[in-house]
Amino acid sequence: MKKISTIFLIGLLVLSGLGANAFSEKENKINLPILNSEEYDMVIISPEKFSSEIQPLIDHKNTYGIDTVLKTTEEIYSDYNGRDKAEQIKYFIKDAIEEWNIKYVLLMGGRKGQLPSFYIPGRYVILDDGYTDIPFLSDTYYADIYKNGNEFEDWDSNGDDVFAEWGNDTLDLVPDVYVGRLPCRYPFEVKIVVDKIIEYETSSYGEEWFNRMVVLGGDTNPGIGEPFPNEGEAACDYISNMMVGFDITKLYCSDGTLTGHKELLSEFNEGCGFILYEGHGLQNRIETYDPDGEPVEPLHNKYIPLLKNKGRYTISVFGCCVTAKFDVTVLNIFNPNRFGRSDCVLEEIGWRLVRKPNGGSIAHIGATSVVWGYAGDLNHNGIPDCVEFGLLEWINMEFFRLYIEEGYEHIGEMHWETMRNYCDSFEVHTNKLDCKHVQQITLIGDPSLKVGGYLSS
Ligand SMILES: [Ca+2]
Ligand SMILES: [Ca+2]
Ligand SMILES: [Ca+2]
Ligand SMILES: [Ca+2]
Repeated sequence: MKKISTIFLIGLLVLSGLGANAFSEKENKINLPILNSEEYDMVIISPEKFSSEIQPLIDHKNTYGIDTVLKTTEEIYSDYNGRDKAEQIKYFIKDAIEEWNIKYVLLMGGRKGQLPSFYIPGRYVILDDGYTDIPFLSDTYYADIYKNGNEFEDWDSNGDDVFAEWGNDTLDLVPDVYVGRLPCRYPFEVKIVVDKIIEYETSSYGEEWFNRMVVLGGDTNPGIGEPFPNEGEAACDYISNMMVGFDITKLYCSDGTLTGHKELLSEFNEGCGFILYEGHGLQNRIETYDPDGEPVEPLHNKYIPLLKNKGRYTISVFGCCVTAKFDVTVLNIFNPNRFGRSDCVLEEIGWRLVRKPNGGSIAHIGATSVVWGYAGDLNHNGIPDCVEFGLLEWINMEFFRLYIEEGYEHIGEMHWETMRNYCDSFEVHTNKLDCKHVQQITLIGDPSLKVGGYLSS
């Protein structure tokens, strides 16, 4: 077993109760093959009611060489078998890979407004990480289509109709297709994100603002972490050192360049290709600590309307808990299994940034549950263990490394090749925390997004 330094919980949540989640909508349909031998690069899955807002995105993608097709959930539910809607969608994705040779799957839909139901359901994982046993969403379910070669991976290896249950189900986890989700709750949000993607991909290339990167953090866990007492800053230092060619701006609590929300809003408005944050997160805000142990809140949903970075949309990577928890709703006030009081909000901050009109993010990497990381430098090599030994910060590091060192240009490839490498490097089948991180780190965005935009013809 590898030597492990202190593992710390990067949580900041008051939790209560426990949840369970199992589906058993038995259906009696036969999975029909797609009767069309054309090839596509991307399929967008959405409810019929979003289709007219999606059409401009399909036209745009086709213009730029990403051959794209729409499949509605209504069509999938009528054509495909499955024990529940998520499984029906997954069988369709398998078919789309085999018949159309697709690379990218864009799930266009989240909750229906504030209602408990979903336009595109999530798969809930049952895994008690020692801190919380509340089931969490995993879009990795839709990326991990195969096990043992070409066998369908249903995430229910013991066949008891309870999906993704740690200890009872063994999951392949290795992704087979690049998935992203834009958890739109209303048609107007579809129009906003479609307009932003088209604007980003057609206007960002070669712009000076894109070559700026903002990193921010503080003392994530006061009292531990030596020789890197400010863990968030240490992870940001390490990752930003890799970003050759980028102009790095550091907002750190330790030197007073990060004291609240004003600094990040200002950097956001100037425009930057990437924002990397390492610290604590709640559903609607992020928070870390200064050297005196006082909390610092770099961003909250309530400040997002102040963002004015139109045309200079960032990719926000938040190394913290629950900023991509796309099942929040004010109605969670009535849910005894809610994930702390911050589960009762209109929307999660990752999505709030992406759906912000005329500003905010173009894509977001965040978590759907609590995250964990390593602290300190047990092997005394001067490299923070958090970017060496796995869990949260390793995933954040690898995402950027693949862009800078391996030349991946589409965000879905950066995200899912990170997950593939994680599965190759760590104990995802025997260590529940390794498994949980592959399941919960989520891409809120178009997986075919061309990072930095297309060179215009
Ligand atoms: Ca099972
Ligand atoms: Ca797989
Ligand atoms: Ca610390
Ligand atoms: Ca080390």
